[in-house]
Amino acid sequence: MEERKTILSGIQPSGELTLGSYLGAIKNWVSLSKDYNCYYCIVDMHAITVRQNPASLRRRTLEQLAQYIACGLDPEENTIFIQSHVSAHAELAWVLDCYTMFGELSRMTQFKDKSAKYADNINAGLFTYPALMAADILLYQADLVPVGIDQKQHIEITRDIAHRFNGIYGDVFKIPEPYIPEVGAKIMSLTSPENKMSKSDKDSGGCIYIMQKPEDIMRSFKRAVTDSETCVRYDPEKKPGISNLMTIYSVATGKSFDEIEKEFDGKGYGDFKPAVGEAVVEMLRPIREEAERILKDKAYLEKVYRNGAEKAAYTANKTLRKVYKKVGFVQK
Ligand code: ATP
Ligand code: LTN
Repeated sequence: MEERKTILSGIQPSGELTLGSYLGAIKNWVSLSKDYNCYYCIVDMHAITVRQNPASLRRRTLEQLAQYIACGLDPEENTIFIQSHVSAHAELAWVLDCYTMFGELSRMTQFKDKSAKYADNINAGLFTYPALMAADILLYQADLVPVGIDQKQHIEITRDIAHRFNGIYGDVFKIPEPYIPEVGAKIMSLTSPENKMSKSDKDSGGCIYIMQKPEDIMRSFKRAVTDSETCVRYDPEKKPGISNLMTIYSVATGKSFDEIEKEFDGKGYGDFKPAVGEAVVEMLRPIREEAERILKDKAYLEKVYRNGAEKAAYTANKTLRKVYKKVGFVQK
C-alpha cells in the first residue's frame, strides 16, 4: 500500500477563531483528515510573539482544542496537540534560525504588519517567527500545509530553508507545498472589505467568530458594508463587499457564483445579506454546540492533548535526532 501523505497545520491561540480561519484553513483540515496522516496543532509558542495575558492564553488554548474537535477533527484519527508540549519544535527552530537569513526574514509581510501594529514590542521572536513555523512543518516531513493565502509566504520561506539545509546535508527534509482553498482563501472584513477578516481586528463588527451567538452573527451580516448598486454580482474589484459575501455564501452552501447570482436576480441586498447570515449561523451552530459540550469535559481534553503530544513527539524527535547528527552534535 502506498504510504499516506502527511499534513500539518496550526493556528495561534491569540484570539477567538474566526469565520476566516474556519473557511480558509480548518474546513480543509477536516476534508483532508479522512485521507491523510494529519498533525494539527495549537501554536502557543507563536502566540507569545505578541504579549498575551497568561490566564487568557491558557483558557483560549483549551477552547481552541475543543473547537478543533467540534469542527470535525477526530483525535483518534488525527494527531492534535499543543506546540509547547513537544520540545522538538523549539529545538529545531534554534537550528533552523542558523540557516535562515536576516534579509529573508526582513521581507516577511506578516513581520512588517505586526511590527507596525505592535511598535512597542518588536521582539526577536516576532522576527524569527518563520523559523519556528518551518520547524513545525519540517519536523513531521509534511507534504501539504493547509492554510489561507496570507500564509503562502511563510510556506515559501519554509521551502527555501529546507532546500538550503538539504543542499548542505543531503535529503533530510521533505519539501512541503501550501494547500490553499480555491474559494475562501481570503475572507475579508464585513465592515472594511479591503482588509482581511482578522481576529485581532479592533472593529469587532467586521469579524465573525465561530462561537458567536446567532443574533450577533445576523446583526453583523445585516450591517455588512456593500456598495451603491443593488445587484448581487461577483466583481471583487468594483464590489468587494458583495463579492466577499458571495464567497462566504458559496462556501457555506456549496453554491457557485452563477447560481447565487441567479438566486438573487431581481432581489436587493436586503434579501441577500440576511440569507448569508442565516447560512453562516446554520453552518456554525453544530460546531458551537459541540464545542460548548466538549469544553465542559476537562478530563477528556487533557487526555486528547496528552496523547497528541506523545504521538507528535515520537515523529518529531526522529527528525530532530537526524538533524542533530547531520550538523555534527555529539550523540547522547
Ligand atoms: P491575527 O489577527 O492574529 O493575525 P488571524 O485572524 O489572521 O490572526 P491566524 O491565526 O493568523 O488568523 O490564521 C489562522 C489560519 O487561518 C491561517 O491558516 C490563515 O491563513 C487562515 N486565515 C486567517 N484569516 C483568514 C481569512 N480572513 N481568510 C482566509 N483564511 C484566513
Ligand atoms: N503562521 C501561522 C500559524 C502557524 C502555522 C504553523 C500554520 C504556525 N505554525 C505551521 C501552518 C503550519 C499564522 O499566523 N496563521
